Amino acid sequence: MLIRSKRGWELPESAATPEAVYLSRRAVMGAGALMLAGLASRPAAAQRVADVPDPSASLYPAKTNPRYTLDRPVTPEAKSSVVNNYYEFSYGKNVAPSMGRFQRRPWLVKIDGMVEKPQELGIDDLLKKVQLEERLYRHRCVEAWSMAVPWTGFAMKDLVALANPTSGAKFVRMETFLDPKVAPNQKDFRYPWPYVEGLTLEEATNELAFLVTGVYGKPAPAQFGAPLRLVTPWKYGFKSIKGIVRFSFTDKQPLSYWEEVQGAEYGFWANVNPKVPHPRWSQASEEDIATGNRRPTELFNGYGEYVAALYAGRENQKIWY
Ligand SMILES: Nc1nc2c(c(=O)[nH]1)N[C@H]1C(S)=C(S)[C@@H](COP(=O)(O)O)O[C@H]1N2
Ligand SMILES: [Mo]
Repeated sequence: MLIRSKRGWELPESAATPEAVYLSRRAVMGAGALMLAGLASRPAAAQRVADVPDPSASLYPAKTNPRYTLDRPVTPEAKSSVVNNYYEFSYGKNVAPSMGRFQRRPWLVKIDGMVEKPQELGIDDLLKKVQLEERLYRHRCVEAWSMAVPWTGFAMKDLVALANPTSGAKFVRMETFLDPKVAPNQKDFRYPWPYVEGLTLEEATNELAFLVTGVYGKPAPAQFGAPLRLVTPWKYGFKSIKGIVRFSFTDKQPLSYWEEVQGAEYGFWANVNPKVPHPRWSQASEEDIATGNRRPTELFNGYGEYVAALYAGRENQKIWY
């Protein structure tokens, strides 16, 4: 995999500067070690997962919420499903072939920390308590590529209501599943697994914060973060944690995965701002993964009308990484 040749769907080097360029040498070494250990993915097994019927399939397609409109075409699934980031499975972009062992059921979701009553519930029980809808959102990766996706899911504020946090809770910390037998790179001890992300309660209850279960009018394929992932379209894509198994309410700002990996470049807030360059590249524009066209990046990825008020008075603070 280290010596793989470039495929047509891969972005030019200039456009796709990975989050982990800094780590690429050790990441590459890690991947090499995994290969040697015989833990390489088995593409043939990917088919098996697709064959497992999804018990939530009848909930799709959900009604589209007309409030969230796009200024660009929806990215064809043939593109968005082969250009993914899911480091647990692959440090490259075509993740699906490495997900042969991943199962989306059973899937338990834990809600704990500063809540009235901690609970653990299966994803299908959770789905009975919420209303699914479809939303068309823009998605902007910190690596300066973008796409537009028809996500299906439910407002995160509904999960917060379900959790019933106590008055002292200020943040929600989210955690991805941890199972190195399923996710080969979770054996790579140089990374702080499981993947962790966090939002302030104000952000989590903002109308845009969306917990995603599906895409393109059906349950989400595994590489999109099934069966439950976050989407915060005004923030860089790395905030949109996939494969969530735990929501913990807390009064302490969570330490997120990329912040822990490389705090000098990534922080807790990660709001999109074309005027604040990444230490290693500009954020002024982005490349559409479907067309290869570049367009200027917008403040808050164009969602300022919904979220700018959350940061009023803090514009000069470190809220852009
Ligand atoms: N658990 C987990 N969640 C994750 C990631 C990851 O590596 N692991 N990558 C993030 C990054 S960097 C991006 S850009 C988006 C990519 O989402 P997509 O593959 O659906 O485009 O997922 C985010 N969520
Ligand atoms: Mo990303």
